[in-house]
Amino acid sequence: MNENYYTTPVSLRKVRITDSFWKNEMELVREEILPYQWDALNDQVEGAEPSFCMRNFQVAGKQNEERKEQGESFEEPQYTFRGFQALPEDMEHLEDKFYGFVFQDSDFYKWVEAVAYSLTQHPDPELEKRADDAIDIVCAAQQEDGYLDTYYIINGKDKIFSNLRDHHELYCFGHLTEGAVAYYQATGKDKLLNAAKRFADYIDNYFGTEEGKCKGYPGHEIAEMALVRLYEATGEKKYLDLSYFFVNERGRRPYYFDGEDHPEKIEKGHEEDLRYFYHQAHVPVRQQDEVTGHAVRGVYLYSGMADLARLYQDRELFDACEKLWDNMVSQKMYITGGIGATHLGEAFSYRYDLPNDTAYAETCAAIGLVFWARRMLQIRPDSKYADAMERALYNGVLSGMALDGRSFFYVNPLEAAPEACRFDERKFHVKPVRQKWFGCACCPPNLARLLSSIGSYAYTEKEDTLYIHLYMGSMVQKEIQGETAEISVTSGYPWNGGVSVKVRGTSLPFTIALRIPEWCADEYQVRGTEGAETRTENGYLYVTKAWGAEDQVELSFPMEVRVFEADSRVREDIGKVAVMRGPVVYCLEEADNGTDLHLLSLDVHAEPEVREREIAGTTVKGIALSGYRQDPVYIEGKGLYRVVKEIKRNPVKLQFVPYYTWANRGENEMRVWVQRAD
Ligand code: FUB
Ligand code: ZN
Repeated sequence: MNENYYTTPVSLRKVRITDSFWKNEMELVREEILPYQWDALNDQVEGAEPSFCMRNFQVAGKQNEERKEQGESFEEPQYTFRGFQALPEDMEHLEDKFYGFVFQDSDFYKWVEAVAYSLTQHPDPELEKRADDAIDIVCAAQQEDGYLDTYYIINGKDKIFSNLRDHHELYCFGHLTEGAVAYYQATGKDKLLNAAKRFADYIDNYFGTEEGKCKGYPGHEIAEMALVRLYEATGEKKYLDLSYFFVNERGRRPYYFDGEDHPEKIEKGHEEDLRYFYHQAHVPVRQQDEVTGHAVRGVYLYSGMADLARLYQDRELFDACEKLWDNMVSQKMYITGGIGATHLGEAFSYRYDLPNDTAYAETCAAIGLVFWARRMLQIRPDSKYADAMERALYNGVLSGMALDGRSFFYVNPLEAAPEACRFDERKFHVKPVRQKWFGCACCPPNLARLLSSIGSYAYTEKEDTLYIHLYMGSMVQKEIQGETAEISVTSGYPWNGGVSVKVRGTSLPFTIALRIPEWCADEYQVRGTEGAETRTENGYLYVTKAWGAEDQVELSFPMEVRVFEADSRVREDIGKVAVMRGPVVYCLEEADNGTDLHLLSLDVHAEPEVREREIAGTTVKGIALSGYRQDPVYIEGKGLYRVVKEIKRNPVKLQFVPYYTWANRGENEMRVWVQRAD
């Protein structure tokens, strides 16, 4: 941990994404997700479960006025651990009540955050006006004292912060803050930022180390990293300190949530103990060395920890982050970058437990991994973080969205059989086709905010250095002591490994640090570094020179097809192999290979044929590899089993497609890990 290496993400206003791959994803966000989500937030999507999000803000705003005269009352509404959902019976005559999940406010905040990023890349006055008007509605719901959570504003504020474990007030606050900072940075408008600050001040008065203040912390993390963003945007140190307080309190004994009154009590025992892990609160965070519990909560916490480690120069906290990171990538991450293997608690499972067909691998969790990776890179540029970030992005994140941007996966299995999803209760969470939307709509807007801010993951910078972590066509401006350099990247990623970095320099020399992907670290080639000072460190090639008006560095990353096997402690993958090319994980689909994918096996020494092909109107690279289809064994009339006999297998060409494109051609079987033919 060395302060000299610290970097910050390049402002989105200084990055223009031109890449056809990523630009297309961003346009899908702008043209499909944002308008659709806006309708969803306003209960305008026919046939979809209503969200009530904007309605809750409106009701809260109205009651805000009325309450000033009346005094408050609180009636604890019907409640479940998973979240409170009170779907009204009569949609025509809704009462002025709170409806939906307790964290429904966060859906708007994620939407406005994605809008903000999108505006930096594509100015859109109409969209901005819509956001401004919605911000007015949200701010009208805010209380005089700064409190802003519609669940408690509508139901009565006497119970605020009484159930930190489950009720998500601090989670909604975190998303409010992330959205507010993003909107301010994109548009210069500070109305939502001021609302976030007022709520932050309220929270700061309520929680803290001082005597008499509450020693609680968020049940669902995110406030930790959001407060850091608020600090970085405003310079107000109290926000940073509040975040540090939350992180340091977690896991202390007595366990804070035990003192709360939870309507759903579990008899003290094994299950109750698991709750501590679920919230990453089983021990103080500095002692944690295994990623546990709810995966999204986990990676959001670790992201906040990394931010704090950087800003407080806290070596101990950084060491914990690194141990947790290494544990995750070496024992608990799918080859797709998916994390959180079990649907029970949407959680990390035990070490090496990575089942393919019951995988949870929530889209939000892979997104959270990307957040965390970028924060680790800000402290220590080491390609191990960027490699995992890239793995998650091109696979476990992108699989969350259909190629037309109109439907989504919450759960991202590595193997699916439509019949199992219907008849096997253990797999009910796995869907064989993407869904239009979700009652608990966390993933689509999370995708929207990540994809539309992808530039801030590709580039970070410090005074004299620009780091390129991800390769995508883009133009970046870099300030060097008051002068502006322009860096233009073109790349065929992820389909070919040619990258060209053109630089229009300044009068002063500076460094461009180029990540060398782990998958070609020994084979890559570079041209155009003559006359430059170069060195390689932790997977980055540092090129320092006084860049001229038209200097160019060219990288060539050979994109060989690579066949992988898993650590043999991953029971589910024994005897199986998976195919990757560059950063992209491939899979077999029934649409190309027929049914019963489990009868197929791959010749691991086969010569691959890579060719362009269309999937649902999108051009990708497909891979054909030789393998076999074994003759089925049918034991008619004699039960299911027989003494082993020789089984015939017939040579076939296995057709692999990028994993993220699966289920874009209707419902069908899919598998990433394929039997190995020996
Ligand atoms: O609790 C809020 C969000 O809902 C979580 O991050 C997701 O995992 C989903 O449970
Ligand atoms: Zn989600």
